[in-house]
Amino acid sequence: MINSISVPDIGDFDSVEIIEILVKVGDHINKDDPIVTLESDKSSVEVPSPITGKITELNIKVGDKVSKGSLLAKLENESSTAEGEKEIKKDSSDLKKEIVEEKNSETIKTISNVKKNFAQSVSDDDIDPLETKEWIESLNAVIENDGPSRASYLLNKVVSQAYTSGLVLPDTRTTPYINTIPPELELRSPGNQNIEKKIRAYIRWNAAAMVVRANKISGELGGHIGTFASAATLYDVGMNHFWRAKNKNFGGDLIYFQGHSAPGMYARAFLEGRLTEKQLNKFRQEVDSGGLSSYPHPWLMPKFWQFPTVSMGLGPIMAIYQARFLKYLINRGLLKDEGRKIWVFLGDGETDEPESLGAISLAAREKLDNLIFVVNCNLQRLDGPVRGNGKIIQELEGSFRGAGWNVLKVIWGSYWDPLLKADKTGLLMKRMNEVVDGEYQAMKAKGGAYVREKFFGKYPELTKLVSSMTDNDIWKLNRGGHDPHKVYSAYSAAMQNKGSPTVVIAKTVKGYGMGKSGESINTTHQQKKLDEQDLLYYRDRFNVPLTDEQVKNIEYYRPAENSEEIKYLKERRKQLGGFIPERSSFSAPIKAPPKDIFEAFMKSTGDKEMSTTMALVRMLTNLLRDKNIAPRLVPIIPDEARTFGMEGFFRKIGIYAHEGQKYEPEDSEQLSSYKETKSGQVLEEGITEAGAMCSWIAAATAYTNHDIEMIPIYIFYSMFGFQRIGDFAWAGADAQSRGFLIGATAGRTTLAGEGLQHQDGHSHILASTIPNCVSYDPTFSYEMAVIFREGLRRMHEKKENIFYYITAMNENYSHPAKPEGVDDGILKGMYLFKEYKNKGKIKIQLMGSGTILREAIAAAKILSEEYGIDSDIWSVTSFNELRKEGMEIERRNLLNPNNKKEKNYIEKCLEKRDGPVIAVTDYVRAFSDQIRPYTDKPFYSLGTDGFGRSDTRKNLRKFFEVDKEHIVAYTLSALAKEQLLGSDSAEKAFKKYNIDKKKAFPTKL
Ligand SMILES: Cc1ncc(C[n+]2csc(CCOP(=O)(O)OP(=O)(O)O)c2C)c(N)n1
Ligand SMILES: [Mg+2]
Repeated sequence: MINSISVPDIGDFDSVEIIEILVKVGDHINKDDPIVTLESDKSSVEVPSPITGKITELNIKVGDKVSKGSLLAKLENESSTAEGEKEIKKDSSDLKKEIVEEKNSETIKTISNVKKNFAQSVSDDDIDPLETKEWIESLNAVIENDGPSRASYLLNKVVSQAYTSGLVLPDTRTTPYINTIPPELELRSPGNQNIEKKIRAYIRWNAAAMVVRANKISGELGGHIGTFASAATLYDVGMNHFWRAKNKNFGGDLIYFQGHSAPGMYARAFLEGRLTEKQLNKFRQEVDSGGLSSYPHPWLMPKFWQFPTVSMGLGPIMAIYQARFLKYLINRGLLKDEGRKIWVFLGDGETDEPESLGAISLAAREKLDNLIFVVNCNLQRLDGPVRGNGKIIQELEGSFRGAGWNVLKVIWGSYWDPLLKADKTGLLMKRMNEVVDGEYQAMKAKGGAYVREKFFGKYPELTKLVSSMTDNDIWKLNRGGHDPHKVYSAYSAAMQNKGSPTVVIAKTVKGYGMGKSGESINTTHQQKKLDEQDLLYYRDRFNVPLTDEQVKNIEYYRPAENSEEIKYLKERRKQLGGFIPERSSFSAPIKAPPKDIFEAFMKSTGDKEMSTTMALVRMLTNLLRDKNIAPRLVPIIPDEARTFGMEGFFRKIGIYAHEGQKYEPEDSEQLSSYKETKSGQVLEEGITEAGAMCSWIAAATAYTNHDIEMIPIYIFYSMFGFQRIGDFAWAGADAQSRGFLIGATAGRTTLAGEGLQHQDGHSHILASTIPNCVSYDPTFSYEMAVIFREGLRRMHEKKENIFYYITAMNENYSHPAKPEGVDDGILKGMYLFKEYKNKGKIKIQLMGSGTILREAIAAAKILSEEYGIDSDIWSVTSFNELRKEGMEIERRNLLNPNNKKEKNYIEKCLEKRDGPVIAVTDYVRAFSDQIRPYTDKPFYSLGTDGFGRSDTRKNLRKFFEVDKEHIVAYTLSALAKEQLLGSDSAEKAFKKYNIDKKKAFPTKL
């Protein structure tokens, strides 16, 4: 049967051009294979075949304009129906029916159940203790006979009924201030506690000794003891029992270590034999090789650290998106699901950072049960208590529970268990609830007698409860985060949890074991020096087998290789697959696409106008036809796909959605309909630049964290790029990310109407500060194509640890053909685009980038035709790259004063060319000024310094003085200043172009 294929609904567009025909008569094609590419003035989109079959007739040619319903081709059908379409409709309509039925039945139930009880607040007084007792006994009986699950079910039913009856229930955001897992349900650690305790003591000691030693060398070096001291057990239990390393059989759990606890990780690696004493002695002395970095920095210790976490708040959110990206890779069939987990350690003070908690609802929504947060609640941050007047643990519980996380509180250690058991009236729990963190902190600083008086002393019953205990016994009442069994139990519950992320909120003591010098006192965080007495105390507190002499020399302690401790420690890690942290990569490179995949971009577009953003999107569409590259592309968009003309990607490769699509989209009939699918490739992030950047980092480091090279392309409004997420860009750089950042709608005057907060005139400056960021501001589509292909080659085929920032514009114009032999110049940062050499008396070197290069080109024409001034027009694709090379050559020349001066690339370009340089861009002058020192020619720059504002492009360019008229007038003036021309020409030009000399400099407007 012959079928006609016509243009489907393409949304608001009419009469769009066919720019490519992707099939020939006689081709056998599958359903969804693209037939043609259509391009409007905003975007390009492929039209897929609705059925499988053989093309018998083509009814269009390139350049034709088509609309909805236009006949494209005829196809001989090879399979009868368009199954996919049908299935979706069938599924979603059934689904809708189910939802409606469910809703109806619920409504009926609710209506019939509503009684005439009106809401009342909860009374604190027990008016019938006997009845209360009966209820509690019933509950206990259910727990005992039918188990906790049945008990929870009944309670939920009762609670639902209470809501239906209009009762106001108590606030359920938080649970009492006790451990979530009761002692009866606790899973005790199977480890040898004696040995583990010793290992922990040695790690504690060595971590502290390392910091103290460094500060003996120089007080400048700094370091932290108190953070790891409070978290040692939290790490140790993970290291001994839970965290599985990467090896040939398993992808490895990923652990985000709290930045300030780095000394503890070095100390453990020392016991494991992975770091030497010499290396520990070089903590924070990295300049000569072999030093240890202050905090986790993959850039500085690429075989050790995986995740940069020390800029607080970035670790938690990066880890959330890491967990999601892991699920993405699994759902897209690129990785096996091995049950890998992502563990994240953060401080309680760190949760103040908006980034720390900013994406926790996403983690729950995406059901990230591969994610475990451990918040170390030592109740202190740098200056003092985190919540002196409240309770950080309760506050966090409320936030995480509210967001839908599985919350496990580990507040009290085992020594409290008998007291809680003996607390028949609940008074102890009441007291635990009413004490605020400021008091809890003071109690750990002031000793057992103080706790007896201030904590238990409040109620006579509690005083009695501890009457047989000594002050020392009371002092020993430990916090949950220092109890290996409690921690083990919580971690193992976290590992088992399904369907939601878990947070372990552990209570600890900051500077645990540091005594007077730093335990639970406000200055703990800054403590980097311990005097002799402090060190002796620390040794005794943890029974570290060192003599007084050794302590005074601050020696490290490492038991013999065949000691039970070292054997145990190594055996545990062997069982868990290897050492952690360790960074490695076994990913295969991706072959760069053949040059011809971008061939179309090397030709002139003739009269056809397009933006560089459209050109880039077309390149991506072409890349999706390259079998090596297509599956590895990760397009990332924070709710701006339509702005950048990328909506064609929705249907073509799908939007990633872990639950698929449970609804029929409003635009399902359209070619670019909103298609969410479990195997979707596009990461449509919603309005979160931070989140999108974290996805980019996860994808850009997949080569090491998942051993699969991915190609993330994150497209954003350039103003909301580096400026908004600058710290993440540094973290991504530190993590050795490889991928593309595309600053779209870039340039101060290019995005005309959006005004001040949208108009970017400086992102390239920010990009230039990151050493491994390679950045370009191309004007023409062939430049974009050459740059983009080289990026793919360098990063993903050659595996260079760099990332690309490329600006793209939304201004439509026609693009010329690529001049001969300019590829090298495009990549180095400048090439000769055009020369005017007909007159030959006065000459200038005109440089421009981005859309403003076009103003320079137009100005050159005026200068030539009206003033007889010749120009060499340089397209400067990257002032940033030129500057880098300029600096390097200058340094080499300075280092070698006896050698012949080496020329930098700019000098090589300009050496045989006359006249001053006029550089003009859509960015602040500092952007082009970067190359001023690297040429000895007179240099004038024009740029867009000042606040943006909304107006037409023409008016904006006039305002910022970067339009062709200003370029002409300022050039004439510069020539006058260089005494190459009289000043009359300039004065006349100012008049001719109505340039108001009295107008204030734009930075003052
Ligand atoms: C973004 C950022 N701001 C400030 C700091 C400086 N800083 C380092 S640690 C710290 C306090 C940490 O407190 P907390 O998170 O409770 O960790 P703890 O050491 O108590 O475990 C501060 C303010 C930082 N590292 N990063
Ligand atoms: Mg803290």
